[in-house]
Amino acid sequence: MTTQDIQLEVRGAIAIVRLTRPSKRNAISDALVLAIRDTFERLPGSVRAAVLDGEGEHFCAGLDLSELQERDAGAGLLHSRMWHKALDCVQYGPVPVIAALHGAVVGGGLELASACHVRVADESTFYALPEGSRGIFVGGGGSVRIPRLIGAARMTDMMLTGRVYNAQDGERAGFAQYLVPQGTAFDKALELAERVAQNAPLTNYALMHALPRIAEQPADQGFFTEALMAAIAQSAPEAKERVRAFLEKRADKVKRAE
Ligand code: 1HE
Repeated sequence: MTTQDIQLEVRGAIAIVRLTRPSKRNAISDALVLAIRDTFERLPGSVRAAVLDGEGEHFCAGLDLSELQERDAGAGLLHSRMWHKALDCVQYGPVPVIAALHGAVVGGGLELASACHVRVADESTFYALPEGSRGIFVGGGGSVRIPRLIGAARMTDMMLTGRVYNAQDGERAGFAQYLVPQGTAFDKALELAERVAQNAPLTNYALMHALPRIAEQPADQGFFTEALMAAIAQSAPEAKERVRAFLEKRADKVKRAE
């Protein structure tokens, strides 16, 4: 399927969602943000995990700045809320999303990446929030999600000073969980998505929906929500079978990290 600068390919249990607007560095127009919303909202029921990447030399150059001038304050508010809805469809959609990052991951592109559940970056990746120098502010949920990855102090520095993080520093700061050689982010993301797709769906659901909410709750409520989620997950027949498989030596042990 191809809709408005985005492509969806389903390979078995994996959905591959690709921004396909390389001539504009995958800048996100209104049409594209709506297409992102629709794509994640309507993933086929057979899909268990998704990979999100961008065609061309850059993952995403952020907001399509050519559309900015047409908006007054009221339209700007609605525009930002449209982004929130679309990126919520990524974060709280049906399946975990692994972002495959390369080149520019800037502005709204970083906001989009931060709505994904795992980020894999190759060595060409760089991260920036040029909103600070363009006289604007983040509007795609970045002020909520990005500090949770790297802390408010780093985000403040990026927006005040225009600091750009390269791939290595970005991984250390917490933007990405994996740093891989140039040109291999997609392959690594696909490998991870295939692994994620094998988890019990309820475990993936708990990680996507319970964990971020628990992080918002006071400790006492967080512990209670955790107990509820744990009880629900454990009661699923699939969980019981997986535990039985381990006890009967049919399942893999945890291996030492290399
Ligand atoms: C764009 C955009 C865009 C490229 N909106 N058209 N984001 C930014 O401030 C980042 C702006 N972009 C850049 O800094 C650079 O384009 C890149 C570092 C991403 C890539 O550089 P490069 O040399 O590979 O490409 P280029 O020659 O700069 O751009 C190629 C074309 O894409 C060119 O158009 P052309 O018609 O002259 O060929 C660019 O104008 C166009 N292009 N980026 C529109 N962003 C929810 S609120 C979020 C707020 C934000 O995201 S603000 C940050 C916006």
